[in-house]
Amino acid sequence: MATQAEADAMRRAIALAARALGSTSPNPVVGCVLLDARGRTAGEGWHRRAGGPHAEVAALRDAADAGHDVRGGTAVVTLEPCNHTGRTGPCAQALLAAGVARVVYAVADPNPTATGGAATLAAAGVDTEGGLLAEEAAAGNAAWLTSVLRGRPFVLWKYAATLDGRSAAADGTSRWITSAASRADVHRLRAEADAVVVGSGTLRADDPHLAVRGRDGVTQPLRVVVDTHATIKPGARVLDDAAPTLIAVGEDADTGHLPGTDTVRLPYGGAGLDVHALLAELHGRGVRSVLLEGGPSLAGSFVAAGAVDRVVGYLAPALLGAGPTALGDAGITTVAQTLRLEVTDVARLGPDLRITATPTASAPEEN
Ligand code: AOF
Ligand code: ZN
Repeated sequence: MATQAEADAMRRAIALAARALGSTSPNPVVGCVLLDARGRTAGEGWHRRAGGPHAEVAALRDAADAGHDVRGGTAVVTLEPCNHTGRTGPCAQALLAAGVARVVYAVADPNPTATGGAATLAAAGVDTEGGLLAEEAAAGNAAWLTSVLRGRPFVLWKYAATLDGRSAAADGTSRWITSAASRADVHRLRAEADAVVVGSGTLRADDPHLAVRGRDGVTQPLRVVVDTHATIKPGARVLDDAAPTLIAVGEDADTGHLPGTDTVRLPYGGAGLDVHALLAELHGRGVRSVLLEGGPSLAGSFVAAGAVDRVVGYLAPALLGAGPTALGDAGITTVAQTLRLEVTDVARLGPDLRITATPTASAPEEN
């Protein structure tokens, strides 16, 4: 049984891990707190970027720098310590060398090349315990866990709409339906994502920039435009150098007007490009989390493909009565096919409501 001090340390480790959301892909976010033999915090650390020290090693260095002894102490980690020599050495061995007597972790490592750290530690006589605050830790690492388990990036679909579900007025104007507070929150979502995806309709209507503003030291997401017929104009704001950009086009699209632009040709599927082919391409580029920003047709294609893992809706207390709805045709024709969601969070942002929800059962994947 984990102690109260260990549970507190795990909460702290989960918060430390979250500091690096959006910066560690293709690796997970991981936090670690070291307790000395008397249960006092001796060091803490988190994984900042792929290729850099793992959380456990960062925490061991922190303890050493402070002159704290962790011999006979406990390591509290959000992910099972790794067992492999990859870009860095195995954390299980580093913890053994430091003389830690007990290791408490939240989530077992599903990565086949790294798993096995708990067994190694236990075999060496270290008291190990898994599962402490596993749900909270897994929620914080949802993108990476989804990508390891499903072989594709985690997809968060974000939309902004009036209470009657409209994302623009009948004349196409949409600036601004939601408040400044909601729009600032979207920049946080972008900062936490590896890629931000929009369709060509949104590009034409809004000429969005899609880079993260107002956050220092952030890793800019890859901006992705799903542009089946390569209709993007060379002067589009998304093509500036504030962040990298990828244009996904159909196999036979004419891209002659886009010299020097990173383009990828994808097979057709559903109403446009094959969503799973797009996600496979992004996964191959190290993308582990996707923020899908619209518009309605592209979001409909993702829902139809069973490729939405979380929904964040910003709802303004306003009515339009006409105009495009947030979600287009998703191949759902009767109530029995409704994609049911479970609400996991409700927040107020200025005058708006932010609702976070996840599909209750996995929707049928279209391959
Ligand atoms: C991390 N940071 O704090 C922990 C990880 O690419 P490598 O060689 O650094 O290994 C990455 C794997 O190591 C990762 O997929 C996960 O299974 C394990 N643990 N990784 O990046 C960490 N503890
Ligand atoms: Zn490690």
